[in-house]
Order: sequence, then structure tokens, then C-alpha cells
Amino acid sequence: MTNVLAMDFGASSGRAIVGCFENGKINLVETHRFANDPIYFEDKLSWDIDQLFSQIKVGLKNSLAKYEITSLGVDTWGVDFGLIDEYGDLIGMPMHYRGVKTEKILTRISDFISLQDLYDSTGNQIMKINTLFQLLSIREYYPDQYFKTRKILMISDLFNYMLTGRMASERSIASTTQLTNPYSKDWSKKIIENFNLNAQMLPPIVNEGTQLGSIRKSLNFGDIKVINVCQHDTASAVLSIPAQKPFLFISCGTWSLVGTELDHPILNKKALEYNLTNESGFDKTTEFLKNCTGLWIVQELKRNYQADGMAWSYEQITKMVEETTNKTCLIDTDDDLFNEPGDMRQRIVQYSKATQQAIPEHPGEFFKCAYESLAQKYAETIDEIEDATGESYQEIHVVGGGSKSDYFCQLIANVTKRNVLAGPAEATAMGNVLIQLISLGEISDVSEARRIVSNSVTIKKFAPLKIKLVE
Ligand code: LFR
Repeated sequence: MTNVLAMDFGASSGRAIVGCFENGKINLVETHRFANDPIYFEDKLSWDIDQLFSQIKVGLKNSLAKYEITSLGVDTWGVDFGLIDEYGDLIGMPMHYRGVKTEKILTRISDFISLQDLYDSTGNQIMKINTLFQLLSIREYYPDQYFKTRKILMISDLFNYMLTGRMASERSIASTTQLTNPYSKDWSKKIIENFNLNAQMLPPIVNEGTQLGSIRKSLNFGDIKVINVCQHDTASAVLSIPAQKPFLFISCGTWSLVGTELDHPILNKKALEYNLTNESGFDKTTEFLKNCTGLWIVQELKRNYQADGMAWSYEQITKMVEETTNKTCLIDTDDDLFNEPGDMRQRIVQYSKATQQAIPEHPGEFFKCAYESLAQKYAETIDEIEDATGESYQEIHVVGGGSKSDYFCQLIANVTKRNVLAGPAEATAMGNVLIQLISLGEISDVSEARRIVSNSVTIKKFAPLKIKLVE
């Protein structure tokens, strides 16, 4: 048996998950779960890095109490990063994308490059949270921090650095920055030059599977390798999908990534018009997808009610939704209104008033609005992906937390009029574990890895039923 540890930093929680590989199957065991709530540091919404690093240590300790661990890999969401000074120390705390104020910067992008050129050079969907825009805003509003910076490390690279003392930029997480070339998947010289950035700040890009080093001796965990997994959680999740190309996926967590895996980027007019992104997956594949808001609004609603003393589980929430027979309003889940933490009920009411729809009142109606609006967004996005790729897809692989809800999977099947294949739910952790096992020589390649996923998890199928969302 070989055991490896995946440290997965999601928005609803951070987790330590041990992947136990034996007899061609992987068993995932959660050994530690902790909150990953942002903090305010110098008035900026930020990552609580020191606290989170101590949670990695707890994760290691708990895992080692039960298993012999060969290696560890860290994955996180994309775009966020820390700044390292000339002494190798972190400058302040890394900003959290939900708090970044890049709107003004975005209005001035055309001083540096045309939007078309920016898209052609990076392949990335233009989102205000992208690393490039965050970096430009630091240069503008916090020049002292910017000019002290010697290296920029994406958050998962930063944790790796804290664990090993070594700096590198893993390719998949680097591809969320709007600073990489979609073909070479290396740092884009053009972007660096056009925006007058210092190329020395960007550590060399390494492939997933690189063994970065071992955990520093001073941390006292024995000899454990740190491996650059697909550190972008989306890339890890896609890797774990047990499917043959071409396939369509929805990686459904706080965000919903709706897309497909390709051998090459797509930068045609339609891709730009639909704001579809090209990110780097394992083995330099391209994840051609749209970053849509995901269960974020549901998670926030759940928090809103909890703050009012109504603490419901997701099972209770979906039961409530299923019992809600009223038609409810539909919102654009990607509207800026829903971006930041806060009371989603007020914002949904505001939206439904502005769009002259029925105003939800009861909890079931608010949750139903969020779920149905999401499913609607997926259907629209799938049309866009089909239009931009020229492919048509009969089924959708739904992975991640959202795949655990039968109600939601059935709704997605109904609204998109396609079969839904649900699972694995722990897609990101599974992908993280798979790359470590490939790097250690336990699994030969990604095809074998995907076969192992099929043997290890149950995939549930949902066929579409006829429904109508609005009269
Ligand atoms: C998903 C994800 C998306 C990225 C968003 C913000 O967790 O990594 O891929 O666009 O978070 O970084």
C-alpha cells in the first residue's frame, strides 16, 4: 500500500485527505478539516497564511498518526498569490480575490494592450480577479510592497515554499494568472513586456509531477516528499474524470467550471465573445471552460440563515427546495451583485424587483432560485462551449461537491437535456493524489489513473426528465 497526502484548500473548508492506493484502487480518507475563512489584514481581505500553515501541520500530524505517508501535494483555487521580499519573507498577507478592487485598473488595460491581444496572448477569460489585474492594482495602490517584491508565488506554491524552502511555479496554477502563453504554457514575454513587469519575479514554471523537495527537517515530520501536483484545484478535478475525450464536465464547488479537455487552446472569435478560458491541465492539455459562479450563492444563503439561527444541512435544504412548488425567480448568478460575501436574500430580492419577477419570500424559494438559476447558466454555457468547439455533447460529467446532491444532478439533467454522470465528489483530492502516485511511479499515466478512478468510485447516472422552469 502507498499512502500520499492531499492538502486541498477550498472556500468552504481546507482539508487533509490521505489517498491509500492498494490493489488498483484508491481510498480517500479525510484526516483533518478546518475553516479557510479570509481575514482582514491592513484593511484588505486576505489569506490567513500562518494559521493555514499550522493547519497543514495538524493535517500531517493526524495523517502520520494513522498512516505512513510518502508524499504531499497542495492544491488551491487559482489567481491568488503572495509576495516574497529579498530576504525570502512574505510581504504582508496575500490578498483574497473576493476583496480585490481592480475595477479602475481594468478600465485602463487598453493603455497597455488591446483586449483582443490580451486574450490572444493568454487565452484567459477576462475576470477582474485574475492575478495580472491584482498585481497591477498592488503596483498602483501599494507601490512600496510591489517594489520590495523579488518573487511572486501562487498560494499553493507559497505553501510548498514554506514546507520545503524551494520556489517554483506549477504550470496549471500559473495558467490562471493571465500571465502565461496558452500554447507554450510558459510565462508570456509579451504580457511581461507590455505591462512592464519584472520577469525575475516569476519563478520558473515546472510540470505537475515534479518532486520539488522534501519537507524541511526542522518541521520534524521525517522524510516526506513535496510534489507539484496539478495545484490548480480545477486541473486536479478534471484529471480525475473517468471519461474518454471529447467529454464535457462541470466541476461543481464554490465555482462551477463548465468545459471540456482539449489538446490545444481555442482562441477564436466565439471563445472571446463568450469569455471562455484556456487553462493548463495535466500534460499541457487545455481546459477550455467558463468560470461560472457555483454553489457560492447557496453556501452564502446557508450562512445567512445560520446567522439567523436556522442551521440546515444541505440534505435539509434540498428537501425544502423539493417541497417548494411555487415558481421562483431566476437570477444571473454571475452578476457582480452576488460576488462578495453578504446577505444573498436581499440581493436576490433586489434582482427580482429590478427584473420584474416574482419576489421570493420563504427559504425554500431562495434556495430554489439559486439552484435553478445555476442549472440555467450551465445550459447556456454548454451551448457556448458547443458553438466555440463545434462539438456536441450528449452527457455531462458532474464532479465535486455538487455531484453529491441527487436533486441538483437531476435538475442539471432536466435543464440541460443531457444525461448527467455524477462523481467523483472528491474530484480535486482524487486528482491531487493521482499525480503524486504517477510521480512516484505507482501509476503509469493518466489513462491508467482514470481507470483507477472508475474502479474506486461509484458514478451515478441521471437521465433528463421534462420540466419547465418559468411559465
Ligand atoms: C475554482 C477556481 C477556478 C478559479 C476560481 C478563482 O475553485 O480555482 O478555477 O477561476 O477558483 O480562483
